[in-house]
Amino acid sequence: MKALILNSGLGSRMGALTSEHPKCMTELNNRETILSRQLSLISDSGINEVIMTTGAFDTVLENYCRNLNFPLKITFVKNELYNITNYIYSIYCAEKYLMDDDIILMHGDLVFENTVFEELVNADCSCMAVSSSLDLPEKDFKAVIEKDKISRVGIEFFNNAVSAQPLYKFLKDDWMIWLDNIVKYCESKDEVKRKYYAENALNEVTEKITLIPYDVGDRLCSEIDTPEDLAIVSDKLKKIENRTVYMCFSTDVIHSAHISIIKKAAKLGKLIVGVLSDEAVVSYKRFPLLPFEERKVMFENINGVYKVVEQKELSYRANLEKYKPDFVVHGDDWRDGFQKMIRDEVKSVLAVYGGTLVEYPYSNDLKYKELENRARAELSMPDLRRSRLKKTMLMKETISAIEVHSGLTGLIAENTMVYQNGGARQFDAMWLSSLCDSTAKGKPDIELVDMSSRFRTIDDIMEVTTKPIIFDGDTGGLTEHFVYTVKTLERMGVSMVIIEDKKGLKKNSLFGTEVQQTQASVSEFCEKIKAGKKAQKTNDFMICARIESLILEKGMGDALERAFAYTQAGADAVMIHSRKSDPSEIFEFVEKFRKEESATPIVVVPTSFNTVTEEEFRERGVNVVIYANQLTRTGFPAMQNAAKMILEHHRAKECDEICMPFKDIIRLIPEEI
Ligand code: SPV
Ligand code: MG
Repeated sequence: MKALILNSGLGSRMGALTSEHPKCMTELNNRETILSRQLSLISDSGINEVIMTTGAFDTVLENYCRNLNFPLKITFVKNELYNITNYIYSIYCAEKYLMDDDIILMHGDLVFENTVFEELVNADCSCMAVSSSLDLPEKDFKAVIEKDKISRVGIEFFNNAVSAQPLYKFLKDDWMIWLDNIVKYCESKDEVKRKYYAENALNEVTEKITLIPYDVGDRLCSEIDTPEDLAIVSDKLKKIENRTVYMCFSTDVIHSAHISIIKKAAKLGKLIVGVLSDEAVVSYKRFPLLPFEERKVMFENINGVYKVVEQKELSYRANLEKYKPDFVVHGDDWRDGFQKMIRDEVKSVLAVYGGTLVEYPYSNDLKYKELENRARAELSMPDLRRSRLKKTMLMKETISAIEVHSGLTGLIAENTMVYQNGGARQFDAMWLSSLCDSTAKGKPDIELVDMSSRFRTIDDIMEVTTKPIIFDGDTGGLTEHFVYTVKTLERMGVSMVIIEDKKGLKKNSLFGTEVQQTQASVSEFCEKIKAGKKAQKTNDFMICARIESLILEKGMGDALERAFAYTQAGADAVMIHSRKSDPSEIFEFVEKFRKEESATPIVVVPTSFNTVTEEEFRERGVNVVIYANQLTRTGFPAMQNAAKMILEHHRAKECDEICMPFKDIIRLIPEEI
């Protein structure tokens, strides 16, 4: 594709402004002239050849262009008869350079926005810039539109016409038809025809050409004929340059599709990038491989990015209200799915102050999916997975974990997500419950399922998930055994083991004092903690001491005394348990512990005191909330019910309505994590 710029005219209506150079060299601001702006956009668009017709001041113009140093091959063609002919004759003079390619044709006094030019260049048909939002000009060009095609261009048409600007894209074949007729006009014996508009020659051949009106709307695309025009256009350009564009990114891997959309967005104005906070990324996606600060620096160093700010939530509202960008740019992938509500909110906020949403086609290229898969695979590796619980606890005041006891429940913990109030929620971690692991094997929760079997369950879960694991270590067994358990768990990539301060035959805490259970002495349990901490190899692994004093009705004093002693012994966290539905004793413990100890995380398992929300726990200073058995307790009755229905009806048909469709169960298992 070549650009043809017509610069042979005298520009006499500009007065003193064109007394020493052609009109195209008129300054628009202190950085650019009409011509330097055109050449810069031409070069940005990927065109590298320009044919420029000249007339008066041709040497001044040629020298000027050379000094601009654009990576463009510019061929200058002087119309020696510039003062007695029109640009039809200039095109004729340049004919031999215009034979073999698509052509972008523009008058040398035309100023347009970059998006106007880029869209025109990328059009797949011959077209002319028109504006349906401008009034019909008295003296300037208008295009007559018939059956969605331009049939006439000239200053004299008013019916079925729209305002038109001398900016065209012509496909080669269409261009040759017009060019042939231009040649005929200029070689005609009737020399007056050299003074006509080139469009007179066009109007005779529009039947043979499909020339589409390309509507630029109210975007800038104007000729400068007078100093007044110059003032108006310069003013518009100033406003255009001050436009801002907003995009939000959660990614920690920049690939070519990101660069491409950033480039497009930057053409609309100063690009402000909102980098999603770690907490917001974790809420709806996976754990970021790079923390917020790193991602921020990464975007700050990308060409075209004007400024980087934090976007704290998935919702754009706060940042849009703060920065009031003229445009928000996004891929068109958010028109459905959970992002639709975020998009709807963006549109409504933009509508309040008149901003525009610009959407570009989303790239579904498999290579980008592959990158995401690699990031996920990395997160499932032991070192990265183990360290992630601590990192998440630093990032969020309170995290949540759900019970898992198999690969399938692991998948539920990994993938279940809800969208609420413009945000998303998912579990931060998995709790490998001894109760549920035993129950799944049809065994009582009395440390009967041995460690090898429990490790096997961990392995099943780890194979299909990436989230961190909190392991229910029961009593930890003999100290001599516990140190080995710690090493194995740590090596596997488990993040935390919780051991309870009981000894002898352990029974489930929810039995309370209904069964015989013995609490370990403070010193005995402290020794176990110390030995475990000594055995671990990394700083990431955590040992949490679980206090059974309230379960065994030993009183608040005992619970607190133990909590402080265990912390002193090196426990990374304490878990306080209760089987009362009234949360008062839990709250009292948390309050009293927090008065003395602000740093050590507190873990709770609200199976009985289940009315308390995570928000309330957070306010009181609880750091980890574990939903310890709900998947087992819901799955078991559903399975029992199905079995009964089949027995009752002597067939499976009736039970179908409580079953997940067969197709869905097949899809439940992803090919890759
Ligand atoms: C478990 O889930 O196995 C627990 C929590 O240890 S509880 O059942 O409440 O004791
Ligand atoms: Mg347990």
